[in-house]
Amino acid sequence: MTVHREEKIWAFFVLGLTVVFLAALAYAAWGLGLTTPYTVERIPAQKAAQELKPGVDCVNPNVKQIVNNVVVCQDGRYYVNVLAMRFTWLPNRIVLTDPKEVKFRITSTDVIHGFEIAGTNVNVMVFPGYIAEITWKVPSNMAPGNYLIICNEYCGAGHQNMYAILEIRK
Ligand SMILES: [Cu+2]
Repeated sequence: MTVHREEKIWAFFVLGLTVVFLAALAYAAWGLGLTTPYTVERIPAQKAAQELKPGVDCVNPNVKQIVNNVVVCQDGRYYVNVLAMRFTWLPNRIVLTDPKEVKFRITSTDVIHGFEIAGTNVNVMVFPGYIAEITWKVPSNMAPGNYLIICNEYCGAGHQNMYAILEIRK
């Protein structure tokens, strides 16, 4: 079998491209910590408000401290339960002190919403009847301040008013 020079060039080019794409994928997964959001549990949408108590807590309760009604996790690992409903988020102000890793558990009580923290890689669809879970490795250079949480799925006439604030403290 004769393999022409041009064929060899293309074969190496395609092989090289594949290696580059796989390396980019590996870098995104392990280097940047990007993961696909996924739904882990089902929950009856009508009972979501009772079963998924909205609020901030620590992954490890032993490192918890409450300062001025704000939960402070000494190891920087939080979990945050969020309820999405037309046209608000509960809680609509999330205060995290020096977060390293935040696990969001989010569900909707009515229609499909989209949970996005502007300027970060946190972006997950929220379906009624399911709990969406996403773990956010907070960049170490994340500046303290207020970040906007928006709904990025059109959910009705008041959609544009559906936002919350994530406050990062150091
Ligand atoms: Cu919405």
